[in-house]
Amino acid sequence: MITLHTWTTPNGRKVPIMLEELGWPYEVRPVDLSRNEQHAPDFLKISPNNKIPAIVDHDAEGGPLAIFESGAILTYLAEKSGRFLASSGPERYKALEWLHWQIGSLGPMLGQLGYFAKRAEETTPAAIARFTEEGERLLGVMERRLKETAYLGGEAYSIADIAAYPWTLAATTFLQEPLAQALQGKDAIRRWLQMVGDRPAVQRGMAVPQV
Ligand SMILES: N[C@@H](CCC(=O)N[C@@H](CS)C(=O)NCC(=O)O)C(=O)O
Repeated sequence: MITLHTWTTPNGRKVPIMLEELGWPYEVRPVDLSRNEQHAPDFLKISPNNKIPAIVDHDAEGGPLAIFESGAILTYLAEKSGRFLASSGPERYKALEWLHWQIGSLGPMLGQLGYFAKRAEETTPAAIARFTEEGERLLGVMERRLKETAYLGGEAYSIADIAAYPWTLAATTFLQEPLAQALQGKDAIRRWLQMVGDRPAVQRGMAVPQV
C-alpha cells in the first residue's frame, strides 16, 4: 500500500494521476497548505522541504520508503511498475529530459507567475513581466516539441506528460489571463491537452484529494 500526502495544486495532482494510471491502491492524506500543515513535524519527517507531494511505499524493498519531489516519485513508480518510462534507450532519456524540464522550468516559472499575478497582496510589475515572459517562452518550447511528437517524450505517453499536464492545464485556466497572448495559436498544446485530459485515469487523478 502507498500513502500519498498531497493537496489540490498542480504538483499535488501528478502522483494521483500516476497511481490511477497504474490502478494501484493508495491512501490519501490531504496536507492543507492554507492551514500550513506542510510544516507539521510528522509531515517534515517524510518531506523535509515542506512541500507536497510525498509518498510512503509501505511495501518497498527493504522496508517502508518515504519519497518527496514529484519527479523522484514518478520515476520511482515508473521503475517499480515498468510502465510509463522506457527501461533504456533514447525514449527513456527523452521522457526524463521533458520530466526534468517540467520540474525545473515550467512548474517553477508558472508557480511564480501565479503568485505574483494572482495571489500576492502587493503588485510587483517587474516580477509579473518576468514570469509572464518566461511562461510565454516555455509554452513556445512545448508547442514546438508537440508539433514534432505526439507526447513530450516521443510517441508514447510517459511520466513527462503526467508531470506537465496539471501545470499546462493551469496555464489555460487559472493563468489564462496573464498568458492569453502566449496561448493563441498553440494548436499542438491544445491537441495534447485534449488527448491527455481524455484519459479516465487523468480525470480521476485530477479530482484527488477530495476536500
Ligand atoms: N519541485 C517540487 C515542487 C513542489 C511544490 O512546490 N509544492 C507546493 C504546492 S504546488 C507546496 O507544497 N508548497 C508549500 C510550501 O511551499 O510551503 C515537486 O515537484 O514536488
